[in-house]
Amino acid sequence: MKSVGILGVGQAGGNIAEIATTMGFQTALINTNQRDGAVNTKVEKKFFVPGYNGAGQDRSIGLRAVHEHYRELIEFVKKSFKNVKLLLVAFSTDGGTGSGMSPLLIDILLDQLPGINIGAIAVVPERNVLAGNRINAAECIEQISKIEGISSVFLVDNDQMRKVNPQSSKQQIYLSSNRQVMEAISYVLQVTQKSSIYGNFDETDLMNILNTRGVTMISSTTVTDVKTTAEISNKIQRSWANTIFCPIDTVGVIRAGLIYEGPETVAKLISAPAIFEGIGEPLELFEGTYISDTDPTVTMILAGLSFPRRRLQTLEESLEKNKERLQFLVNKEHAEKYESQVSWASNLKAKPPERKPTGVTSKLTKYQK
Ligand SMILES: Nc1nc2c(ncn2[C@@H]2O[C@H](COP(=O)(O)OP(=O)(O)OP(=O)(O)O)[C@@H](O)[C@H]2O)c(=O)[nH]1
Ligand SMILES: [Mg+2]
Repeated sequence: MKSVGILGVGQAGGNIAEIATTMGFQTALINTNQRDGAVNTKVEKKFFVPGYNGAGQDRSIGLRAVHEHYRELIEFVKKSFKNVKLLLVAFSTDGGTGSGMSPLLIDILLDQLPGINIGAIAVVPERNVLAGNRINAAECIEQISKIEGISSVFLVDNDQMRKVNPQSSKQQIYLSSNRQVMEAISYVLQVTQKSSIYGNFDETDLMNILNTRGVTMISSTTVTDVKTTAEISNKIQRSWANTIFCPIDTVGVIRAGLIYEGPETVAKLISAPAIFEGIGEPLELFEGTYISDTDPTVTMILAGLSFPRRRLQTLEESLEKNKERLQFLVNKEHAEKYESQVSWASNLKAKPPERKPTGVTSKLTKYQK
């Protein structure tokens, strides 16, 4: 059994848990909407918050669900995962259920599951989502960034998929994002099971990296046909921009992993100082070298990164730019009234003739000749 568990919250979270199940991870899901969770048929353990029917992109509803049911939620998580060292809570930041529930849920679980490290797989929406989603994402990411005891936060960037596949449907983007993030995590976990006489990357190394607080990303690149240390370093650095995770834009990696698989000739060209030249050397580096005849591949795990300012600004700047229009829309909801220009015409509508009883005598008098 893998030592990393995946707890999906909300629709995106459930979908990530679904793929994780097929890769052998322990999984469970939580939703406020039974119908959404039901489609993730491979995930066996499910908790539907009673009395809810989705959060309709309203984070406060997700938050309320945790407030009202945190005891059952803790129980559910405790009994769903056995002997995991790291629990990753997966959710999208821009909906209502996952985005509203997860920050508080993670904070509570950190308190209630002292033996398990807890991190996050948080989906950042692609470029063409609307204002409401952007507001949700900004609020959620800020809350996640402020959780004290949290381990790795993987920021899955749907926009990275959109960049390479501009014509894809949303569903294709979601599926590939989910698959890529879980494949990356699954790969680094699998490597810890291999042995090498050149230097092992074992589970303790991996957990040391993944338990680092801050943003974590995993990159991978083949390094066929490289001849120099400069070339290989350059190729690795470029691979950091082409992952499924938000591109990094600041210096300062705290812990890192460097895993090499391939022929010995290429292994000799790898130099940590050269690789980290641009972003600074980490506090600790854990290396694994696995000599084989396969295409040479370098996989890196960078942990303790800052929240990517530039990426998150692209999420926020369209709100800033449209501030007045958005405020107008919000006010409009409550100020909306329609004044008819033809209200005078209401008097024209057919009315039954008025019948005032005047008495027979007056009628008789009226007809008297
Ligand atoms: N990567 C990825 N992103 C997804 C997936 N499904 C939804 N999303 C993202 O999540 C956003 C919608 O959030 P959901 O996860 O559906 O929302 P929820 O947590 O179920 O909350 P409510 O539906 O509002 O109750 C979309 O705008 C996408 O950014 C998925 O399977 N994978
Ligand atoms: Mg939903």
